[in-house]
Amino acid sequence: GDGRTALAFDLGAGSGRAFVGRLSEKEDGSKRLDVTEVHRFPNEAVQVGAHLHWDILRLLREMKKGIRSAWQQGYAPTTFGIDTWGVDFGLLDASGELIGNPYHYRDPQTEGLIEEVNARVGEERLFRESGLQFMPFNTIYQLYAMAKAASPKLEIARTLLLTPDLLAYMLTGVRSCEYTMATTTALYDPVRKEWNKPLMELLGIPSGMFLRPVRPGEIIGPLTAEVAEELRVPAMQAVAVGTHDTESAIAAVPAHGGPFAYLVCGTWSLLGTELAEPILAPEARKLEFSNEGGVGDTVQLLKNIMGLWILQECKREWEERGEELGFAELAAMAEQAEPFRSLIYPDDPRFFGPGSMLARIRTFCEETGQPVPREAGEFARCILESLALRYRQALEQMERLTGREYEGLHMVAGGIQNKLLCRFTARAIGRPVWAGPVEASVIGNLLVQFIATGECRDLDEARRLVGVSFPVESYPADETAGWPEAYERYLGYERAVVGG
Ligand code: LFR
Repeated sequence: GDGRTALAFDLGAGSGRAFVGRLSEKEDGSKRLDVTEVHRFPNEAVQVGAHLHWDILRLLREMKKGIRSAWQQGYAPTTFGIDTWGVDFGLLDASGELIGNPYHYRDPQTEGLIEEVNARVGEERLFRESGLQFMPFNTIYQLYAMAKAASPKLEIARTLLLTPDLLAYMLTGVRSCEYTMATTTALYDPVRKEWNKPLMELLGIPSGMFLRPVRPGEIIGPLTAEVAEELRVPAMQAVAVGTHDTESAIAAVPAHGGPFAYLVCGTWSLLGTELAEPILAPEARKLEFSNEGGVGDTVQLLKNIMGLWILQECKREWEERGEELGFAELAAMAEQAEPFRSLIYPDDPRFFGPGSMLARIRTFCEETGQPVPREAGEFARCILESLALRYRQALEQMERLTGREYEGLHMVAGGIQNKLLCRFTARAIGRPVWAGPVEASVIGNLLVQFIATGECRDLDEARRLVGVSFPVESYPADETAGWPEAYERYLGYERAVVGG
């Protein structure tokens, strides 16, 4: 390899992908990045008894295939990086072996634990010392659930590795803890910038299993000799990228000069802005925003919004009934459906767990005195309009928190392939949307590798590179008629179901 080819693994809740990225120089000295997919595989959660798990060995096997495939296709990457969803982890025993199967963040073991932990710790303290929105799946609740159940796994655990670190360990033999993932646990103090041992002790979580976090851009180590031999490839170096997928995606937002607002649009929707310091005021807790650690010493003030998960689950249900509907087809049907017929509050906890989404949407509409969606187009329209309205609400809340005004919204990641959602969002917020790139996490992952190897100077240069290398589509805030009234209705339904 020539140091200008890198391999990125981006693992989402539904699928994993391996991409090769190549940095080239034009005649005028300017750089371009191009990316090519070399392997794609499903990520299917497995229910075992009462618990929902990740199929971690399957993921490892597919990643090995991805490495093989990159070299077989003639690429010679010298480094690789791994990013995944946040919060989940595996535990290693004293001999360095994985104990059991990592839990899926939608496993029900943490039900009711937000309230319980708040009662023990105090919600003001927990927010001040974690900066995170109280989400039921945060690592803190998963570990507290295990501690409460006197889990024997916890007793023999010596090292906790978050998912991307666990996969890197299985390939390199090196135990590491990458900082952006560490900040999704709620056990890392963003002000003191260290693991919160007193909090762990209070909750009965063993504090000796946490490693000192390393920053994105640090080298983890080469493939083990065994893995290199098995795959018949040179010992490529693993780089700690922004291993939390959301942070990799944010690193690829093509914005520069001044504050900007973004929406990372996948299974989850993460709406936020980049700051230098966390906002830990009670207002941020009440509005349910998180301060997550980002690439390049940034703080990402963002809100988790239920996102396209709701539509994905509906699609799965239709498929189970033998109705194969693609996302493009669903969007086309939604476009034909009547506007603002039924609206939901996407962050109602009832929509969080896997299961019958169609029935839950119907119940929501009945409870709030609205007509119930009848066919796929009506369900899809209801979900997409409701998400767009939720984005408006979150954007305005963020403006209150930061005291800033955002001219428009940068949308990135796979969800922007749903052009109807981009259009609805521009209309709902009454401002332009700039959509791109689609492969944001992959690109951000690659950029940090190029920063690590000195090919790219810093995050700012990296973002300029995104702007010249990938298309960005603009959606003007036209045809806003009906949206302000729909927003008032939406707010009423939110109040009806969550109170306040
Ligand atoms: C998005 C994401 C979010 C995180 C959620 C669960 O893929 O990483 O940032 O809150 O998944 O881990």
